[in-house]
Amino acid sequence: MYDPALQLKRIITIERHILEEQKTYPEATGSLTSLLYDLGLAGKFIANNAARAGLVEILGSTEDYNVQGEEVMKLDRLANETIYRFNDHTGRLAVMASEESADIIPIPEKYPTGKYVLLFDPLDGSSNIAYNTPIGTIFSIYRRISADGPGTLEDCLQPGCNLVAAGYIIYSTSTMMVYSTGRGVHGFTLDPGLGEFLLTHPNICFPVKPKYYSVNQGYEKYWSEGIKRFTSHLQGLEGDEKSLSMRYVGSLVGDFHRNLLSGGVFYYPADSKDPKKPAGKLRLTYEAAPLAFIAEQAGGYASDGARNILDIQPESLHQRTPLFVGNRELVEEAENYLRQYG
Ligand code: FDP
Repeated sequence: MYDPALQLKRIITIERHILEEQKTYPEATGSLTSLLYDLGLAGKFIANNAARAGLVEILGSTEDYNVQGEEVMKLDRLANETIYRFNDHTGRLAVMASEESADIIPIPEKYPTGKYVLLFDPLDGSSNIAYNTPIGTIFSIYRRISADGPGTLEDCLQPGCNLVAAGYIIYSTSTMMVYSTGRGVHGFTLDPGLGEFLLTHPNICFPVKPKYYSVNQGYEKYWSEGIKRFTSHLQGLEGDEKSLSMRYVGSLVGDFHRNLLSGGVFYYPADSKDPKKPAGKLRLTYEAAPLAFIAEQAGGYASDGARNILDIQPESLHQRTPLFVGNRELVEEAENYLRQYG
């Protein structure tokens, strides 16, 4: 029988969840809690605009190019601006860095600085915007290293193992925010009627039996022997193993999220396609490290093919890295193939 009281008891908003997590840290000031909440708010704002992109004609190119030389879509710019504006004045951050900006983003002098550092990829998978396929925002939160005053480049160039929290917001059939503060991975789905993120996926873990492998197989001719053999292995072509199914959206957040829920491995390896990008396409600080943190918290693992992504000390803000992420045993198999065949 429908029991409204029981139904309401089951509803956990993201605010309540973050606050309850905060209670487990007696020394917490509430700053991280508010920062996560603000990121959720920015996510709602971006989701709202993404859903109306076609209608309000904000979809399309700004005919501008970002620091990666990629075309900047209008929605990218809006997402970038949204996250910046929601966080520049709160006194929680020392500095920010965005995939869309060449340099670190200082907190305006008129506002106080705080103890955290925010790195973000405002709209990952943006080549998918025009096709109604999933896109996402990825964020990373570190504690500042510098003592006080304006944050520095060094604050932003920390290895993933220093992450305090990381997460993503995926804009798709529904909008979801998935985050971890180092105590498991939790997923919240936006109820469009309420305008609230509600806990729908507590304690997410990679399923033991993986289902999918995800890679842009169109680039196979640019791969090393190790990557080719690893892929054949996943296809069940080496020996009499069972094959995994292949799924590749070409939107990292979308591919990662699916594999997190279904089990599997995503990889964007180093290839010989573009001599200017020998380490592949993905960015260590904005994409690989936060997803590696989530993966580890969900029982998985992320590697650049030879070492744990979380151990890599970034040397520059927009550094690229090969990325293998998903079920631990699959990522370790990739490392083995690369070790053996290069
Ligand atoms: P996009 O260029 O659309 O922003 O790093 C960006 C990214 O998408 C990832 O989200 C995605 O996994 C990858 O690039 C797709 O690259 P390919 O088109 O080379 O497969």
